[in-house]
Amino acid sequence: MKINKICVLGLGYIGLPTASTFATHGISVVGVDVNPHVLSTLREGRIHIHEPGLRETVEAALRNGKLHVSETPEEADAFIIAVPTPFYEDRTGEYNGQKYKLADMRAVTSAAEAIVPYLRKGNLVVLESTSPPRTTVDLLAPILEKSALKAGKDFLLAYSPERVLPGQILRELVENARVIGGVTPESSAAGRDLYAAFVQGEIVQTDATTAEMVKLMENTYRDVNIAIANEFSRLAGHFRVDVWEAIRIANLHPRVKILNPGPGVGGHCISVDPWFLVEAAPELTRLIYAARRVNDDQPHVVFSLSRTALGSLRGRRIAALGLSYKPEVDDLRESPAVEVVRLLQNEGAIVKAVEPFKPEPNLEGITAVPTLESAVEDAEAVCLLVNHRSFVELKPDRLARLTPARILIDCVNGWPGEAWSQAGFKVFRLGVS
Ligand code: SAJ
Repeated sequence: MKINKICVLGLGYIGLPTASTFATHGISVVGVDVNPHVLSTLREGRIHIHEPGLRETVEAALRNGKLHVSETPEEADAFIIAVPTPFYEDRTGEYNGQKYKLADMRAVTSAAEAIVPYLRKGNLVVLESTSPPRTTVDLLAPILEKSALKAGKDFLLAYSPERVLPGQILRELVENARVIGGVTPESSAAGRDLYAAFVQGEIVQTDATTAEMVKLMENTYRDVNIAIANEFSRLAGHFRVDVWEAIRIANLHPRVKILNPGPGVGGHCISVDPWFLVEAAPELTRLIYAARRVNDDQPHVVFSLSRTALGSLRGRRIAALGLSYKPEVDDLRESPAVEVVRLLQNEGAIVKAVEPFKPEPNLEGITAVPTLESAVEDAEAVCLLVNHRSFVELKPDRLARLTPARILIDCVNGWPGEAWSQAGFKVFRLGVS
């Protein structure tokens, strides 16, 4: 299939890199978003998210005239839906007395509805948003068929999950293997032709529901692996071993690869996607459910560690280092670090947080300061929540000069070794007692 023009719906963490990468590979792209702020920022030649290399790619795409943005879709050869699929904050399902979260598919539904008037015979529609199994056939196809065209017959329809790692999106977009699951083999083949414009990794063709499962399995596998690391960190405290050392040694086994414990699992992928499987089949997902609960409880483990370190938290001054959901990104969505700060504050602690990738995070009720220096200057304890490079590279004597605090709560093993205690700090490390 020859594709000259694409319409990308959703210009967020995935849609914008995808739209601009197609555009820098010579394809005309119209990027559509319902958020006027996103559109006005792009029209001014700026971007609304932090991702290494994205600004340069968007600038190049705008400069070569191949990318333009709009409130509404336009006719095109292919449509890509890359809108968020979060879960509902105010609704849950229940199975056997256990509550689970429910996928909010409203953005996918309205993106699909927006395409209907522009859909023509022979077009290709691809859903990239992470979605519960069968979304493409059961939710998307019926909406698109309101155009009076039949999916798989009059137009081509496929699911192709994005699998890129925030922080490395532009590289992984090109280099990773890509899965295309068509509702028909012709749809998969058309998807392959589309992404072949820039994908250098293998392009694997399968059916739509398998592709949806693949995506959810990948992130669920990672969630379960992190959950076991977090559970090990609790056991390590119980048996008085250093979990970081134990994991390092266990991972020397050729068939073992345990991930790292930490303050919990955040972001808009791994902490969300396993719920899509639980919602779809709660009676079959006990392990997945348990892993989600372990990871969601992890901020409470950090909270307990802080209690161990400081005793009563009332009126105690704590510097929280990092608010993003993981190192080197500015994304605060579902961030366990934010949750830890809230738990400490609820107990009466006075917390000053610093997030170098988002110096003004605008989080209600949280005091964020722009620099590390101002966060620690009058602290009694310093709590390392995110392994940002600038934090990890801090030397003990430098931190000792910046702060009167001599208590460190290290939740991410960012400050290992003896140097910290030698510099006069008392270190409380997650997974070490
Ligand atoms: N985390 C740990 N311990 C670890 C690794 C991660 O606690 O050993 C935490 C992080 O701090 C973070 C969360 O898990 O809070 C998730 O971070 P991540 O780097 O594991 O993953 P994401 O959510 O940034 O990106 C994932 C990736 N999926 C997999 O690696 C299987 C990415 O490839 C997907 O494209 C992305 O989800 C997505 O969009 O679904």
